[in-house]
Parts: sequence; structure tokens; C-alpha cells
Amino acid sequence: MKKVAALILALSAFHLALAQISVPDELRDQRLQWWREARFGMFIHWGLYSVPAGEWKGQPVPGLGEWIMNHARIPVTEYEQLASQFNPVKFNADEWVAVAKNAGAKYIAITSKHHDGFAMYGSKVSRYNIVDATPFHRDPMKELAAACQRAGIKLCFYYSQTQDWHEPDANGNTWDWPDESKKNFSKYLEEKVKPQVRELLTNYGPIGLIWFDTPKTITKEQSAELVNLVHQLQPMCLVSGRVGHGLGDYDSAGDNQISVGVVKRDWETPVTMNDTWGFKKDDHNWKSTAVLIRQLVQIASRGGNYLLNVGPTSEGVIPQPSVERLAEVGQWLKVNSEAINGTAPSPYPYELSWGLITTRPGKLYLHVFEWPRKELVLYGLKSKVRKAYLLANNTQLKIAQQEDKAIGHHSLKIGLPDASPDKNDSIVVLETAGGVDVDTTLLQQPDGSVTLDAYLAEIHKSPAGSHVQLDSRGVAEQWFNKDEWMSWDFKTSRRGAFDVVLLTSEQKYGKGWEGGHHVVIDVAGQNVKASVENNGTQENSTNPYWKYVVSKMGRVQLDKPGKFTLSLKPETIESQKKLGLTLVSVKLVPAP
Ligand code: FHN
Repeated sequence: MKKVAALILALSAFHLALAQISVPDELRDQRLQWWREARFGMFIHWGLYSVPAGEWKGQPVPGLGEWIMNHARIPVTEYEQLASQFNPVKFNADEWVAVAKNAGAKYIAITSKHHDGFAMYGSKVSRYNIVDATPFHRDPMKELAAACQRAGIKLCFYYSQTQDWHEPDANGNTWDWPDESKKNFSKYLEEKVKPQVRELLTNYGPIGLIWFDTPKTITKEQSAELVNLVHQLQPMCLVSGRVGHGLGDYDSAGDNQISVGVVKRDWETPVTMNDTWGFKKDDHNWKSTAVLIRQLVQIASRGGNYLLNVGPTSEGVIPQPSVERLAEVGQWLKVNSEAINGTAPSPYPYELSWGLITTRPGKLYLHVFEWPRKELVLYGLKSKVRKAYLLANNTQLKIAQQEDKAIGHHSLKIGLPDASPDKNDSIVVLETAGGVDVDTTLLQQPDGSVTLDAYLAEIHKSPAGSHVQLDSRGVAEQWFNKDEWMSWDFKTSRRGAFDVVLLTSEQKYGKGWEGGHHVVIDVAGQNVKASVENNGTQENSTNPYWKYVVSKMGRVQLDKPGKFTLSLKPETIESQKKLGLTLVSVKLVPAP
């Protein structure tokens, strides 16, 4: 009898464990509420790495500042010495929180422990922490928690769960402990990660989110255990997507990568303001405020959150260029937050030539980056527009709405003043009668062009394998198989001759570009055969880390307005550089 009872108990424990992994959490939506409303947070990478600030033994160390221990293969015993030099006497929690608040950020996510393993809070689990191991002896997380409470900002903790270069059993330190077979990851997880996560969620009041990072070799069960631990300690605390195995409360896009198209799950992207996360004294490659605002809008228009990083110095100072840019973003948000916080994504699956759209029920916010003279024209909006005005100053705008039933074409003309209210992004608000309804077909735009993005293509994969895929930027890559091709349906409202232009992309992380592929483009019974050559490059509006390559392919004629299908089929694909064919979009540009 006892045996049966034990078996039943064991089975139910097993089922419970499975249930914890697979059952969707009903609290998830509640947890995400503040976060969806926020749309914008400030990331802080701060740790011992701010002492060397990118230089080791007089030599600059290339790469991310917070990775210096790894990149320079610094032994633990040497790196530990940095703690005695870390004394951030200029740290002032209220000032940091004020920087975030003035920027319009609604949450702060700060490194409580990065990959170097050093706890930036007073931990009883390991003496390798800011209170016990540095002359500072203060707990900045305690001070930040109090300052955030005062300012109404959510405090969130970054925690590196898998990589810890200070620990023999964790991932990552192959220079002090090269023998991977001796590593006992579970021991590290049980003895450091879980107790430290417990401390962070017990000693600092309500925490908005634990930002786990780089899941690497963690198993699904181990990720689930961390998720459960967080939710058990603070049921309303979110868990970032990088806890691993899709178990986070939301998805995380790659660093500095902005997801495209209609993204199904809640998502966030972390972005550097220069090229590093942790402070590096020689990194002055600051993104302009115009780019930062555009990134924020681009992410919001696709239903995501923007987590913009600052890397304070070892004295505890947020670099001035970051403070200035954040203040400028804040000035813009003071006028325009209605078009960001708590908004829903654009109803269009593609971007417009002049900018982007965010929405609320019955409202569209047209973010106009390129201010047209006198008039803005929007195609495809089926809802009746009751009113149009500038968000900045409430100026009412004249509108003319038309429908051409014969070709199912909707056009809205909005009269604009000559000068834009904002040099970066001026917002036109449209109030609609009823909900927002748009024609989601790919449409020819008011300037006559048609853009067919790779992420909106039908991808015809070969059963033979080696599949072309879309990376997180929406760029088609891994295209080595010439039997794989793409097609798009689109609608035009004007006839004419068009130049066919291909936009391909440099690959991420400086891997470069490969050309020389022969492709055939078919549309309206005509085909254009050409080689993909570099006829010029084009900057990407929100990401300086790769360029687009423009290839002029030829000319086609579309004799009447209507529906068309365009296909792009490779005849040969070059792969000497192992990069193959990429694709951002095919464009039809009205011929001069
Ligand atoms: O390796 C880290 C890196 O140092 C930084 O913390 C970023 C922020 O998203 N996350 C990892 C790389 O993706």
C-alpha cells in the first residue's frame, strides 16, 4: 500500500514538474500590463569592468567593455584585484533615477551580476560583491530601490545566470578552468544563482523584472526552475526571454536588432547608445538623438519595448553624452508620449516612406520623420477619418478621403503646415469613426514606388533542405540553394515603367557582403535577368552596424493599375565567402 502511495506521489510530482514547464501562466497578462504601458526603459551596465574601461595593462582591448575579462583572458585572481580599486564615490541613486525619469523611461534594468560574476549588491551568498569587496562598502541596489520607489520608476535586475567567469562550475571561463568535463553547472546553479536571485527578490522590495541573459547551455528544466523561483518569490515580477527555451514572459530580440513585421509575442530589444554596454573610455561612437527617437518609435510601432543602455564610469557617473541624449528623448516624449506609452502596433505590415505608425483604439499616430511639403498622402486606410491634428499643438488639419471602388483603392490626403513641429518626429493624429481598418495588401505608395520586403514574401523552400531564413532583422539569409525562391502579391493604383532595384544586406557582426549571384525577376509577363552587384550602399535608418547594398537590375512596364505577383528566383548563388544571397527588399521605382 505504502509503495502505491509513494508511486502516486512520485507521479503527481512528475506531472507537476511538467505542468510547471508547459502550462501558460494566467498571471502573465497582469505582469505584462505595466511593461506594455511603459514601452521604454533604461538599461544600466555597471560593474568592475568600468575600472579598466576597455584597457588592460596599457593596451586597448577590442570588443565590449564588460567582456574585458574574457577578451583579455584575465585570470580570476588578477581580475578580482579590481574590486579594491572600485570606489564610485560620485554615485547618486536619485540622480541616476532622475536621468531615467526625465528621459521618459518607465523602468530601469541594472546589472546586479554580469558575466564577470561580481555582485553589484550586498550578497551573503558570495563575498565577491560591492559591499564586502570594495572600499565603497555601500549597496547601490538598496539606494536605487529607494530612489526608484520615490520616483515611481520600476526597478529591474539584470542577472547573468549561465555565464559566470568567476566560478569554476559556470559557463565561460575556459582560461582558468579549461576542462569542461569537470564543470558541474547544477552545483553553480544551486549554490550561487538561485540563492542570489532569492536575495534580489527578497531584499529590494517589488522588482519589475529579472533580466536573465545568455542562456547558453542551461537546460529547459533549469530555465523553468528559475522562472518558477522568480514567480514564487514575486508573482508579479517578469522574467526576460533570455532565461532560455522560450520560457520568459516575453521575447527578447538580439542586441541592437529591431524585429520586423507583425511580431506575435510581446518583445523587447536592448540597444547600446555607443558601441559598448559597459563603460569604455575610448568609445565615442554615440548614436544621435534622431536615431534614438526613431528606434523607439520603430520598436513601439511593432509592439515592442525599447531598452536603451547607459554604461556609468567607475566613479558612478553616467557619461555626459548619454545624459544629453536621454534628456532630448525626454523632451520629445514630454510632447509625444501619448503616441508611445501603451500604444499598439501599426496596422500596416510595412513601413511608410515618410515614417511609422502607432495606434490606440480609434486613433492612428502618424510619426512623420520626413516632413512633406504641404501634404501627406496615406493609401489603404479604409476607416472614415473624423479628425486630423498635430499632436504637438493641436492644430487641426484639412483632410480629403477618397475611394476608387473599381480598383479597391483608398486614399487620404492631409494638409500640412510648411514647418514641422519637431525636427525629429512630428506626429499627425487621425481619429477614426469606429476601429482602425486598413487594406493590408502590399500597395504602391503615393510616390509611385512599390517595396516588397523579404519578411513579407512567400518563401518557396526546396524539399531538399538548406533553407533560406529570415534573421531577426527581417533580412533573408542562409540562401545558398538556388531552388528556393520568393514571391509577393501587390496592388498598384497607377501604371508606368519601373526600375527594379534589389536591396541586399551586409551580414551582422562585420561578416561582410557577397554578390555575383544571377537572379530572375518575373512580373506581369516580363522577366529581368541580372547579376546582383554592388551599385552603391545605403545607411540603415536605425542601425549603424550594417549597410544595405543597392543593385540595379533592369526595367519593367506595368500597363494598368491592378493586382500583380512578382517572383525572384536565383539561377546561381555565389558562396565563396560563405555568405550567399541575402535580401532586404525588391523595389519598383518609377522610371525617370
Ligand atoms: O554578453 C552580454 C552583453 O555583455 C550585454 O549584457 C548584452 C545586453 O543585451 N547581453 C549579452 C549579449 O547578448
